[in-house]
Amino acid sequence: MPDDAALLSVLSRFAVDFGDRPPIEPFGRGHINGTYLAGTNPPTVLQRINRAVFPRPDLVIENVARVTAYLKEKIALDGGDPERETLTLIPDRETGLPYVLVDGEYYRLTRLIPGAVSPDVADPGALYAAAKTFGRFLHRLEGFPADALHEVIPRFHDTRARFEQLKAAIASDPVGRVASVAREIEFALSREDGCGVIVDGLASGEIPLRVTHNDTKLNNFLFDKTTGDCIALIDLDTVMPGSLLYDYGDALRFAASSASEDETDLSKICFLQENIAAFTRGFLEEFGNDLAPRERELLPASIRLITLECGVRFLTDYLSGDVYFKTNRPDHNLARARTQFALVQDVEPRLPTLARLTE
Ligand code: ADP
Ligand code: GN1
Ligand code: MG
Repeated sequence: MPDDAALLSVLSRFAVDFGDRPPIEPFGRGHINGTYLAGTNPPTVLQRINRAVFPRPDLVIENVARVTAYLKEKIALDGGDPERETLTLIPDRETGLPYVLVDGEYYRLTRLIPGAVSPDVADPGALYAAAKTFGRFLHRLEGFPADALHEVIPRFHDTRARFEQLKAAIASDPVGRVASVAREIEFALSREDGCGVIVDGLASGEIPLRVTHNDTKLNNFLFDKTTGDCIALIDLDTVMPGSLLYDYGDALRFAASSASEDETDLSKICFLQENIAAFTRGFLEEFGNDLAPRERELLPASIRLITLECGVRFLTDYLSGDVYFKTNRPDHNLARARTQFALVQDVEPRLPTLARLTE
């Protein structure tokens, strides 16, 4: 982690004046980037893009710059506040580029959206509001030229490819962990059949290719601290063409779970029906008329599929020696894989009931 002096020097290269020695402190609970709260006047968020995850951070930030510029126009047309309802990037004062490059590391600076919180748990009311924000996000990007976006992580939500990565990690067993997780491996591999249902739908055209967010976990939604309104969907690093089904399912994977991704007592883990119902109601109110029949049909199954995919990714990272997600203990990724698999097990018998919410 760079020291304060190094971060201050990075900060000084952005086109903004903070006055003397702006305070800098770690911020947020994301699993990927290094995030800091920097300065008070104005308050900003400094992020070092994770190069192990994003081989071309410049292209990631270029995507974010294009998408936020487009969203700002749409938000203004809707009578919203373009500074509050999406991110605002501050450029490098010399190059004018939306990032600063120091010693091979890419940093970006956004204005802090003030008075906001990004929660890890929410009640049904908050989930209803988040679903509306998600639906609006999709609407606002409907006219965005998808081919103007770089595919920053190829096949990011391609569940079949995620299973291939798991099988490669099992075969190479680089840190000798395979033997100790036979049960988890068996759980995952016994569910590989049918895991291509969304990518196959995209390929056949039955599922429309849309500009999607691809990381809709609840702490990527900002809520107004005072009113509780949902303000924005942030963390736009993975905005790419894809299926909205992964976004819908991913939001519920995280926000409709009764316990956190890190919970070690698996008996505490299940999907909360009222959270699923509230999010689904908000989403259908906002976007229901635009759904293709196959999208509507697969909404419940997408909750199971993205949760399985996420568990497979955590398990793969565990077997690979924890090289992708930030971890703070040796079995952290394994614990996360287990919570995801517990959720999969919980939701499987409930799919027919969930289907009634989306008919
Ligand atoms: P990661 O990819 O590591 O998840 P995020 O972009 O989601 O990084 O940022 C981590 C956290 O920092 C977010 O969950 C949110 O709490 C906070 N955050 C990031 N940018 C802003 C911003 N512009 N305004 C307010 N909070 C922000
Ligand atoms: C990562 O960056 P963050 O913490 O919002 C990951 C998501 C996973 C999530 C699991 C770029 O999201 O895909 O679903 O962790 N982001 C990336 O918590 O891989
Ligand atoms: Mg995040």
